[in-house]
Amino acid sequence: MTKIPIKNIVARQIFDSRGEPTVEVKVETSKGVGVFGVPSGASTGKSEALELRDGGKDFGGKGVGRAVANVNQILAKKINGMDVFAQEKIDQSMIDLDGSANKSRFGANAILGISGAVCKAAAVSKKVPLYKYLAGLHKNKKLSIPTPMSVLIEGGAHGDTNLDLQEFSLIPNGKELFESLKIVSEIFHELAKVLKGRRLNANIGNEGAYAPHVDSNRQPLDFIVEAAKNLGYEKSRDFSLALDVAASQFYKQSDKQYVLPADRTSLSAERLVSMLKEWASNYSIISLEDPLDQEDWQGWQEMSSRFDSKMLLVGDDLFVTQKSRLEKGIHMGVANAIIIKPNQIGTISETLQTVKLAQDNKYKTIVSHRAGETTDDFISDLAVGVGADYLKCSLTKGERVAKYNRLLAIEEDLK
Ligand code: 2PG
Ligand code: MG
Repeated sequence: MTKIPIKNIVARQIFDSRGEPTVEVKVETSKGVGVFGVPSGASTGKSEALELRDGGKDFGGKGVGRAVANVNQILAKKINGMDVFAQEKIDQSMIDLDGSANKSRFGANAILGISGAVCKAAAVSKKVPLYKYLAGLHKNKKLSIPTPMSVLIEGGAHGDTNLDLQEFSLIPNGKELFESLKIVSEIFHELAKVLKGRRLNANIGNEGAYAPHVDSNRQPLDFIVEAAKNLGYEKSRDFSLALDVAASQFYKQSDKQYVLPADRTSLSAERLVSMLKEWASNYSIISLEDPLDQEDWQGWQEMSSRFDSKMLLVGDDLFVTQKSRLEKGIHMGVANAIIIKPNQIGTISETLQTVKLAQDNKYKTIVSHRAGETTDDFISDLAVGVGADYLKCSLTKGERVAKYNRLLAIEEDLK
């Protein structure tokens, strides 16, 4: 491939879906431009790469002026002039210049901003769709549309509710993407009626899902099943369910207990797993994300043997898209699926390496949105390009819908 040098890199502060500052980077070559908006989590894993925030009074400390300055004043100088197609080399030189273990010198938000924008500028410069360019980087020959994992009810760090668990999602079984999204859309709207019928709040939370007050952590499952049933949809046949327990958020390390105020109880790891196992068989749950704490490797190991191998045991806060943590998981026989979020690690190359390691070891891959999103639909192309099994994202709010609408366009392209 003929080399095309990067001729300009500019970063600025923009706003994410929560109205908080985040980094946007523009990379230019003589053949085109790539712009990348960096997402941001609410319930972040302890081992994620560092998101650099300014601190101080402005924006409650959440400004990203320092990350932007790191791009404009330091990183841009290093990367300008490099071949836009040398993704790995560019990412590695930023990692080297940063020099820290978690990208804390420049911020993973600064580094990912450049890394993502380089990737997009390269695709444009090569005149290929982004998913195809990513498939090339990943040496993936099988382009396919990931199955939606769509959040319907949210709690934990994502909603102003007493619900302790973070996400209750629908996995539709449509033949094609549009049919699957129809199932999601219809059930989502029927769900509002079910909630309002009980005088519960049907406003939406961080990720565009409902965030009602509940009598128990189990209740959302009943609501979803009722909504589906009202429409003639049958569990297992038309859809399955997925939970993001996000257990690290309510784990009390000192007592080794999972504290669930909505259920007026605290549970040991063993009892929490028993409860989830019982739910799984009654509600056709096929995926459990972060059912235990992010550092409870032994608990994860013991849990694996209690589930059928078909149950997806998904590491998000556990693996944080990092190869070294996934390697440990593979070695210990922990989990069989991984959430992929580029901003947990901070470069596109490292993201692809983690996906590759997962795929080589038969771990299912779930590319995911974050609580704080931008309208950037990069993750849709990423999911198709690497051949991910699922895309986790809600079907409401512009910044989420953008991802599914992009997937619909890609599906048409692939036909
Ligand atoms: C998660 C994500 C996305 P956050 O935990 O999986 O749904 O949430 O961005 O807050 O980490
Ligand atoms: Mg999660």
